[in-house]
Amino acid sequence: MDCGTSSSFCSCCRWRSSSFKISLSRSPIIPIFVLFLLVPSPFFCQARSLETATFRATNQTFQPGDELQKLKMIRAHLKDINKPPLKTIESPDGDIIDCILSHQQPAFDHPLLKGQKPLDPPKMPKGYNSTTVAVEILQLWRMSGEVCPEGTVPIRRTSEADMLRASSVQTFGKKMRSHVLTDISNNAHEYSIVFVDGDQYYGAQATINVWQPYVAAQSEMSLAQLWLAAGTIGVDLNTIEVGWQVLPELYGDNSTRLFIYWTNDNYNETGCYNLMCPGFVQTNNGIAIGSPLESMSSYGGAQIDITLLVWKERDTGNWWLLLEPNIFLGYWPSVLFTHLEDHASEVHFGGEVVNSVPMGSHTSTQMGSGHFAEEGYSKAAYFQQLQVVNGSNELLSLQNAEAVVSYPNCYDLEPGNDPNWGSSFFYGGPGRSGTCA
Ligand SMILES: *[C@@H]1O[C@H](CO)[C@@H](O)[C@H](O)[C@H]1NC(C)=O
Ligand SMILES: *[C@@H]1O[C@H](CO)[C@@H](O)[C@H](O)[C@H]1NC(C)=O
Ligand SMILES: *[C@@H]1O[C@H](CO)[C@@H](O)[C@H](O)[C@H]1NC(C)=O
Ligand SMILES: *[C@H]1O[C@H](CO)C(O)[C@H](O)[C@@H]1NC(C)=O
Repeated sequence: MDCGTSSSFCSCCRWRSSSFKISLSRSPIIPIFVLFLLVPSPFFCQARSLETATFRATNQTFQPGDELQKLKMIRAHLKDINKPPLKTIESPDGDIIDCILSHQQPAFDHPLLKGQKPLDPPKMPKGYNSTTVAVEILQLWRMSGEVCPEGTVPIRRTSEADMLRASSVQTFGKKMRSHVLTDISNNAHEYSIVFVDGDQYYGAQATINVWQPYVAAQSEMSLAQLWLAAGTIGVDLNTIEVGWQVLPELYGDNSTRLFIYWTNDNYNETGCYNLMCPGFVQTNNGIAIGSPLESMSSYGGAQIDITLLVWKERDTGNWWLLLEPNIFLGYWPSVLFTHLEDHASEVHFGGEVVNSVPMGSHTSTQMGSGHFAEEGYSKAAYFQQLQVVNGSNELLSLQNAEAVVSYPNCYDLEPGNDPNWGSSFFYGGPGRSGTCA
């Protein structure tokens, strides 16, 4: 079925499996319905437009001829976001990593966080099982053996070149506000995801393998993430997003990078990637968020996993981020949010690409490993050990998940069948191919 050409508002496939706990064999086929939009669309069909990687000018667009003015604006902004480093480490991948005193990090420029200091790591949710193997997730900037001293946090320095790729200072580091909500035919975002809704979620966890998908154009991207959301799409959506991404427009290369994102107003004025604006408080001195991951999974070979857990710490209400088993990366203070100040009402997991090729052909940008889900372990990308945190602060395996696959001929998704993997799925695909034109 090519849902991409269906006339539904969403132009996406959507099905419900009774449980993504799954370990059953792949047939019989999961019941599939294409959802024609008769009622206000559930989250994901609209949400397809939200993850935008391109930066559009709103106001202070860079005009040719304004070069001097432009540079001035850029330098002023860089002075705001790049704090004076205690130490600087040059990474072989070209990143400059600044070690910033932790109380001077960008978060504490936020009016609601001024004067604060980073908090100590919290207690884990009930039912948390630390992964047995402590994976040393090194980033390239650590290769030389240099470290950021205790009391500092490593922050990827934003360069003039980074800013010049954005179309305005205001939009730098942000996702583009969706224009697609009013122009569905122009929707460039394609998803293979599973999600849960209908409950109150206080956290989410997933183990995902890391790949370097081919991204065919600077205006495109490919990512794998978990996403907690609350509020109304197009109005006041709050999100917390974590995963890996290839996003040339933001970083200037095709590396796979660990990233985070947040917004409290539907990607409008608030929020940004990584530490590119005040918000996320980093507490760890070993990982630079937004910097490349060193090791990738290889097709038919070794699989490189990361396990991410985001959960709401009950006493403060802050949303913590743990790179398992024991790397507390930091937290989003509760005060950053409106709806997420309480809980998330949706959690999703999966892959997304931007296809910038006009109708009639499809980009060859890959999702996941660039191979379809049915190729299975060591060949397709996966999410496993999917869990959510419930209202009693208990980590539970994901139940009653639904899947959304925008263009199954290009990128698909299948439940996993290994009982040791808990709730899991394979996903991804090559983009343009014999089946995806
Ligand atoms: C943690 O491990 C225990 C014992 O293996 C198991 O019963 C429990 O379900 C696990 N919890 C989670 C959240 O996976
Ligand atoms: C990223 O990959 C694309 C496609 O191969 C290429 O055109 C582009 O130059 C690459 N970008 C960088 C910065 O290497
Ligand atoms: C959370 O899960 C536990 C274990 O299944 C259950 O006992 C508890 O009632 C749940 N809490 C809520 C608020 O649903
Ligand atoms: C920027 O904001 C608006 C436009 O002008 C608007 O009213 C303001 O006038 C200014 N915005 C722009 C877009 O320039």
